[in-house]
Amino acid sequence: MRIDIITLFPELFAPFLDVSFVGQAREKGLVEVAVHDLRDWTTDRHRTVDDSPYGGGPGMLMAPEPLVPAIEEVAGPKGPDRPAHVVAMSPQGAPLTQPRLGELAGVDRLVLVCGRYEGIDDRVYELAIDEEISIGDYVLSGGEVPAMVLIEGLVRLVPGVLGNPESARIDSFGGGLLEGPQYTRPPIYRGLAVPEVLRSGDHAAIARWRAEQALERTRKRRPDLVSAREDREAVTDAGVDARGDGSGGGSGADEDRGAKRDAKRES
Ligand code: 4FV
Repeated sequence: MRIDIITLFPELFAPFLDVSFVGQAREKGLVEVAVHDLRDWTTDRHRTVDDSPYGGGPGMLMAPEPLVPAIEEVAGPKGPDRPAHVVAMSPQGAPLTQPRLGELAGVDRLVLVCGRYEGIDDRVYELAIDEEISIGDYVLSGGEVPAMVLIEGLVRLVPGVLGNPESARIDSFGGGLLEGPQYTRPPIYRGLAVPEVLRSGDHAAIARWRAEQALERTRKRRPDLVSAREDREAVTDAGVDARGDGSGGGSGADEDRGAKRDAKRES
């Protein structure tokens, strides 16, 4: 995977790109990252990239020039056979999620556009940007940190980056739920003991306990995730029923799936 970053602060990325998973992934040649200074595309001696907003209002906006020529030079012109997928980090974007990270991890070339000032002239989105992504409903002063968040979440999903790909599969949100409580040595710390089941060696019981804990914690802290997961299951169930999973007239599985769904509805 190759990631190009267009920013007014290239120096912000150096330490982040040289350490930990991202640094190792680059060393292993699994991920290539290039950071571009937008001012390199300016043509005036003040190296201007911004201007005041039409209609008045506080602050400045990033102007169409040099941003559009810069994006087009790095990613190619917008269109179906564009060699790269261009993402602008912005609060107006779709919320970044684990599933979206999974999809983006399969893209060959990604270009990340980091906004500054109050935002970017809207024609830049129309002319040169494929997707807007937000890391959360709050306003930062630049898109650089959001770009790092996306890169951090993405690179660990690139095959070969994580020592044990299993950890990417089972971690938080892997199954759409929060992670349950986790423990390591010592078995008792300041009087607090590690739950017995985790030291039992009974892997079935451990898996059951972890699933229960994950569901309970998610119900308490993020009920929205539980209902989203139930909706997803309902859709898959409906899909399965619709397909009737080839047992012509429905197999036992349908019945108990139906029963399970009804039980869930009652709960
Ligand atoms: C942001 C976010 C974000 C807005 C104005 C940069 C700033 C400035 N990006 N998720 N939240 N961006 O606050 O992605 O241009």
